Amino acid sequence: MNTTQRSTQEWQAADAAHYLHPFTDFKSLAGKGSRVITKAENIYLWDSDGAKILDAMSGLWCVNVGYGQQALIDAATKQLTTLPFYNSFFQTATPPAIELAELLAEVTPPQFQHVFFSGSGSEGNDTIVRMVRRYWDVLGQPERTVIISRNNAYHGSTMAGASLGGMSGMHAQGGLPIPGIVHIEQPFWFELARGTEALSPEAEKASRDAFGLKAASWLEAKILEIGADKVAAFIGEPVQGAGGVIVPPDTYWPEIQRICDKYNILLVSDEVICGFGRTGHWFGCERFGYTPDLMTFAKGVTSGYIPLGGVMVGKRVADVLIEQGGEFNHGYTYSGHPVACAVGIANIKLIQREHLVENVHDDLGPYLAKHFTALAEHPLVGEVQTCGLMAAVQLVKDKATGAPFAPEVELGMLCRGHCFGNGLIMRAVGDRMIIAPPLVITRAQIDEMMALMRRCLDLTLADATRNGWLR
Ligand code: PXG
Repeated sequence: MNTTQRSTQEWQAADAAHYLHPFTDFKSLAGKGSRVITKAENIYLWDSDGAKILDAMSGLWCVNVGYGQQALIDAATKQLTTLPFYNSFFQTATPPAIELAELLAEVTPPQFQHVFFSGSGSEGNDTIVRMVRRYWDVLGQPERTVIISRNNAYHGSTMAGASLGGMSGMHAQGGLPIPGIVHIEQPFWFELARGTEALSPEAEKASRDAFGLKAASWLEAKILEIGADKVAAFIGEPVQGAGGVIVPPDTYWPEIQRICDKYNILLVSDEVICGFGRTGHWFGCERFGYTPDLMTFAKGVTSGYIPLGGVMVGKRVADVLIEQGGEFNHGYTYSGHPVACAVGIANIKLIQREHLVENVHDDLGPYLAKHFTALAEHPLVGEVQTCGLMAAVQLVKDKATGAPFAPEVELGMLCRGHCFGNGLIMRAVGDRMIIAPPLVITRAQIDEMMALMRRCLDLTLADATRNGWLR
C-alpha cells in the first residue's frame, strides 16, 4: 500500500476536507462520512473498520473477473516497466494497443474489425457522436446529425454522454442536452404498460411482447417527426443498467433493427455494462439478436483494474472513414494507453481461458434466474428480471396490482441501507434493487448473496409494516 495507515475517522475527515465525490451531495456526505474501502479479493471487499462485504455490483458494473487476478496485475506491472506510456497520435503505435485491437476484433461480432480507443465509456460515447456525424458528412449528407436515444438511458457524464443519456436530473444541470440529441420513451414494461390488473403468466407474456413492438414504434414515429434525412443514428443499451436493469421484451430489439434498416440509420449499441460476458454472451447485442454498426465499450474490457474504453467500428462505417474520410480530427492522450491495453489483453484471455461467458450462459445465469423467480414470491416484490448475471427486484406496496410506495418513503434507499449494514452491496434505483456480481461468482456464493438479499428484504418489509406504509 502506498498510503498511510489511518483510522476510519481520520480518513473520513480528510475525505470531507478535500475530496468531491461523483454524483454526490457534498454537504450531506461530509456530515455522514464516507465508507472507506481498503482492500478486495474475489467477490469481497473490506472497509477501513475491517468489515467484509459481498460486492454484488462488481465495483460499478466492471470487475467482471473479480478482484485480485494475478494475470492482470502481472500484465500491468510488466508493461509499466517496459513502456508505461506512448501515444498513438503521430503515426506511432504500441504493441499492447495493436494486440488488443486484434483481440477485440476476434471476440466482437464479425462486422467489427476496427477499434477506436478512449479512456472511459463517456469518452467512447463522445467519440460516437463525432464519428456518426463525420460518417454522414463524408457521405455528402451533413444534415444527418440527429441522434435518437431514450429516456432513463445512461451513456456517461461528459457533455455528449450526459446528453445522450436520458436522466432528467442530469439534463437539469449544465444546459443539457446539447443540440441534435433527442429522446424517445424507454421499453420499461412494468412502469409504462403493466396496468393495475392482476395478470396470469400468459397474459403478462403477451402484454410484454406487444409492448416491445409498441416501444420500438416510438422510434419510427420520432424518425418521421424529424425527417429520416436528418437522423444520423439511434443509440441504446441492450439492457438499461444504471436506469434499473430494465430488460426489454424480446420483441423490442429486432424491431428497432428493422426500423433503423428501413430508414438507413446507424444503430449504436452501448455495451459499456452489457459487454464482456455480463448477459451470458460476449456482447448484449448477441443476446438480443441485433447487428449494430457501432458499439461503445469500457468497464469489463479491463474488469475495471485500469481505465479503458472505446468504440468498435463496424464495416459500414469503417469502410467510409478509411477509404474516403481523410483525417479524423479526434482523439485522446490516453487513446490506446499501453498499460491499459496490456491489462485488457490479460483480462480477455482470462475470460476466454476460464470460459466465463459460457459459465454465465449455461450455468450461473440460469441459476441466478431460478433464485430470483423464487424471490418473486416475497410480499414486497412486484417484478423480478434477470439477464445473465444482472438482475432487478421491483419493490411494490401491492403485489397484485403493482401499486408503488409513495416516493417520499424512499423504500429502495431504506433497503440499500439494510444491505450495507448486512455486508452486501446492492444498488437502489428508486424502488428497484439491482445487482450485477462478478462473473467468477460460484453457485455457493450466489446462495450466500441471495440469503443476504432475502434478509434485507425481510428487514425492509418489517420497516414498511411497522410504519404502516403497506396500507
Ligand atoms: N454507457 C453506459 C451504458 C454506462 O453504464 C457509461 C456509458 C459511462 O462510462 P464511464 O466509464 O464514463 O463512467 C456507463 C457508466 C450507476 C452508474 O450508478 C453506472 C455507470 C457509471 C456510474 C454509475 O449505475 N455506467
